[in-house]
Amino acid sequence: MNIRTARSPLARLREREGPAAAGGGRVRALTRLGFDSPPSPASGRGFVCLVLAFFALPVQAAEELIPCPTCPPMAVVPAGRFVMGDAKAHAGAEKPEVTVTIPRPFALGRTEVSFDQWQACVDDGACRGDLDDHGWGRGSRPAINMTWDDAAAFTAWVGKRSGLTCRLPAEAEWEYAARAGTTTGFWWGNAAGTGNANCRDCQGGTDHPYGSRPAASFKPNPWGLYDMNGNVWEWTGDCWTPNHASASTEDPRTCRDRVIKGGSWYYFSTMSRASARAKNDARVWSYNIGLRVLCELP
Ligand SMILES: [Ca+2]
Repeated sequence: MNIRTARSPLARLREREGPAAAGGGRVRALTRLGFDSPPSPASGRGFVCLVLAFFALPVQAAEELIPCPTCPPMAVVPAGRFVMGDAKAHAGAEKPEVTVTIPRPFALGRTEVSFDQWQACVDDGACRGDLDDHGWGRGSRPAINMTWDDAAAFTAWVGKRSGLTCRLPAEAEWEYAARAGTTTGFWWGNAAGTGNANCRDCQGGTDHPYGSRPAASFKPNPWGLYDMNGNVWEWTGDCWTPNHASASTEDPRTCRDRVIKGGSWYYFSTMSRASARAKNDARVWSYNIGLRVLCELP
């Protein structure tokens, strides 16, 4: 799907929000996210910024949505179909392969939620202000050490600020976005290589850097998403199941064990593959786990 030529979900959003939102948008070309610049000043609920983002590898344009002036920049993920899981995986939890249809485009945070982005929610009184950064610093590093409920509160705040329905991504939505149209273990191939991500064996040599890296330290995937592989695990909205082919029968509002995706700086690259999955008690925070926000598009 070429989202440059299709009638985009952002066009529908602007129609819904009216002329004020349409007038508040802007178009610019960029090659990477810049975290040194403060958010552009703007006012009003429903602020929408439309950006045509051009990426060098591969050549492709994607739409970017900034749902509110202090909300995380998001990429528009197109509707489509993909094969979830890996029949050749060592871990049984990644089997079997199943074909999943994503019926509608959605917006997904271009990065893991950073401490700076989290702070905006704290300043609005909607998020915990005492997340431990483990001594690594805050700023553009991914926010860590939050429970699943804390993570869900951040997504609800983005929803309140933007007027959209925002939440944690479902496991299938997360894997679809991480694959970005590719079928290999990582979007760049089946080998982790070096310099592509932050994980235990992704850096080359024996001096593995301890801890997280600032968001967007590595190349984005073809859909403009950074650090889907590695850096910190990301909470999903799904309850844990032994494999992804069977839906959980637990209450999705209260289940204890949640699926986390993407691996982290601490784990070997096999856990950073798109199909890899693990569980974490929703009440337990970790310096290995952060989040990424999804917003549904009208
Ligand atoms: Ca990650």
